[in-house]
Amino acid sequence: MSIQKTFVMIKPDGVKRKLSGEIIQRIEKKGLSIVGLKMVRISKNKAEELYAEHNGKSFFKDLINYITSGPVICMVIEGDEAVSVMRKMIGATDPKEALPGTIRGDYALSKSENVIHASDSEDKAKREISIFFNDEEILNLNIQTV
Ligand code: FUP
Repeated sequence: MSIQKTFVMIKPDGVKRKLSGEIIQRIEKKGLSIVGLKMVRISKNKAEELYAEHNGKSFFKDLINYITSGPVICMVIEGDEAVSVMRKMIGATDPKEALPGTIRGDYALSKSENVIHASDSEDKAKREISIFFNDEEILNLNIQTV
């Protein structure tokens, strides 16, 4: 077992299209755990930090405008190999290529508005979680309190 945490975000189009419940249900039914959750409108600064690797690319400005255009749901998801499992569940970046059964494959058609984000490595997960969550906002499943 390799228990990992990953950062998942339901993007503005997913929230607007009322897909949040459906997406959260898929994550829970898979057996992964939600250990952090918040609904926010991302600031331009945080958006640029999240997508720093794309700074300078042709789609960067549109990406930042879109991701800050409405509320998003940010989550920390924990479970065995959570990083790669979530990446498989969301499907390919371009929803036209994403397989049916994946979230993007089932709910999106546009590469720029593709419903959901999930970290693509453990290092990225740590970095992305820290952009949106403080340590005290992340549940420790090993500590039980009433
Ligand atoms: P992913 O990790 O699957 O979200 O994909 P990337 O990190 O490559 O891209 C991040 C976001 O940039 C995508 F979700 C959508 C946007 N994007 C575009 O709008 N056009 C592109 O050609 C590539 C990515």
